[in-house]
Amino acid sequence: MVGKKLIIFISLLIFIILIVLFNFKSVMNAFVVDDGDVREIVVDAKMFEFNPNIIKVKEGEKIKIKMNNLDVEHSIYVPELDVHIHDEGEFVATKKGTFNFSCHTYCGSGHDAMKGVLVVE
Ligand SMILES: [Cu+2]
Repeated sequence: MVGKKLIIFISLLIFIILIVLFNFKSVMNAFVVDDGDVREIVVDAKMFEFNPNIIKVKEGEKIKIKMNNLDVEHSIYVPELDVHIHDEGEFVATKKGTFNFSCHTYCGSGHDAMKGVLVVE
C-alpha cells in the first residue's frame, strides 16, 4: 500500500509546514494583527516611552497604528512622513528609510525624551 503511506507522509509534511509557518509568523509579528491589506500595529504608550519603540514596516504597506495610552494621553508624530496619530490612525509608508518619531502631546517632564524609530524597509 504505497499510496496510503504516501498520503500519510504528505499529510504529515503539510502539517509540519503549517506549524513551522504559524509559529514563525507569531514570533515575527508578536505585536501585529493582520487585518486584510491593512497591517495593524499596537503601540503601548506611557510616561515616557513607547512599546515597541522600534516599528518595522515595508515600503508601500498600509499601516494602522492603534495606541494604548497606559497613563495620560500621548500621540505619535513622524515629521518626515507627515504622520500624526492620536489614539488610532492609518498611513502608507511611502518611502524607505529610518524615521524618528516622538510624542506630540505634552505628557510631563520626560515628554521631550519620548521617542521611537520607524523603519521602512
Ligand atoms: Cu508626551
